[in-house]
Amino acid sequence: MRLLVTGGCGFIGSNLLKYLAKNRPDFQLVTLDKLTYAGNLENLKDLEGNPRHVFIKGDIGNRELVEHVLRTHQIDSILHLAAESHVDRSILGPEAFITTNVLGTNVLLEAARTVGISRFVMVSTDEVYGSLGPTGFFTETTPLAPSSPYSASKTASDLIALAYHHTFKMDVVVTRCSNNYGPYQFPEKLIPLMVVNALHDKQLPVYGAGTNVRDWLHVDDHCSGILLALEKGKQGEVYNFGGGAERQNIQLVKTILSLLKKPESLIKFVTDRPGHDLRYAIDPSKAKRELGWSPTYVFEDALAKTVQWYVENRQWWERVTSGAYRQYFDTQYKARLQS
Ligand code: NAD
Ligand code: TDX
Repeated sequence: MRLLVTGGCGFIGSNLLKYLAKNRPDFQLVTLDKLTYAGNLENLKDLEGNPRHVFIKGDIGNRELVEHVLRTHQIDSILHLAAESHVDRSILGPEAFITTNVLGTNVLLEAARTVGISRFVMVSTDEVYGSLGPTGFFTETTPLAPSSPYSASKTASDLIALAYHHTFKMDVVVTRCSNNYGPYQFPEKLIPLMVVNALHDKQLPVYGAGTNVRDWLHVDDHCSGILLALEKGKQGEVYNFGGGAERQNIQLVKTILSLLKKPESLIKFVTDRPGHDLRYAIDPSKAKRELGWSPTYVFEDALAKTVQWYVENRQWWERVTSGAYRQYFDTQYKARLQS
């Protein structure tokens, strides 16, 4: 199998490449990544010198480049993860989200159709379903109702991918996953941001009352789901993956502080995220039934290990948060704490 992984230098992509190298040593892996602020080659240092992996720096929106990569590497299938992925950034400026997530995905699909590939796995998100109230779960037939520019752009790309199946008979499988956690997550998302701030004894900005709920899934459990979708998924189908680990944000932040032996007085409740989705919770029974997938990590244990990873890999997060990112972060962080 000759596989193209887009966004392979990001959080999930880099964990996925390592997961594939370990579990499918016969695969030839090609990474295409633009190396935005969220993509770091350092995330793939474990694959350095691996003859079965090639890295190509480039934009999924560059049609000529994408076709060239598909042809020269004789790609069989694509795992499409490249995206702008942070909801708060999409509220500050939606344009990059439309450019990469919507237009970029369409360029990739069009190139794949022209060249001809076996399967296109579109890595989408549970955010396409919008927000739940205090009860119920998202299933694959829950109506799509995205709230933020990020989730609207992911919904568009998810539906365009499915349209390529319905219209052009392209072999497309869509996965929709809940919030991931694990090593190498950029410290702008909730868990790594809170760990990094606590380690600096800086305040932890919790939006609103902190009562919003997310369903946490370890990144390796997401990776096993993506691989099963590639190998066993039915074309034109959607599969939901969720960790069955619903936590209120405030509960999670307090657990992180207790793991780090830091005081709860570091918590600062700040103005809520505009349009903040209240609750996500996934019903993964279709993936369990049809793919034989189930999450294997126990949340409290895996969270403790994840927090420990950030404690031990300070150099990594200090490096990735330096430079241009630092400026964005400092401005946003200060504004948030003043709100
Ligand atoms: P990330 O932001 O950590 O990584 C995104 C990667 O895509 C980066 O390496 C970046 O350089 C690359 N990229 C961005 N624009 C590009 C472009 N135009 N061309 C090529 N590469 C580009 O994101 P992540 O958290 O690893 O998420 C990966 C995918 O999984 C995304 O599609 C996201 O929507 C989806 N997803 C994420 C989660 C989560 O909890 N993190 C949950 C469900 C779904
Ligand atoms: O500083 C913060 N304070 C806070 O209270 C941040 C960054 C977040 N939050 C809250 C907002 C959410 O309720 O924590 C929750 C999680 O926030 P994020 O880590 O930004 O994730 P979320 O908005 O839920 O989106 C994530 O899950 C779905 C990923 O970023 C998406 O890429 C994925 O599709």
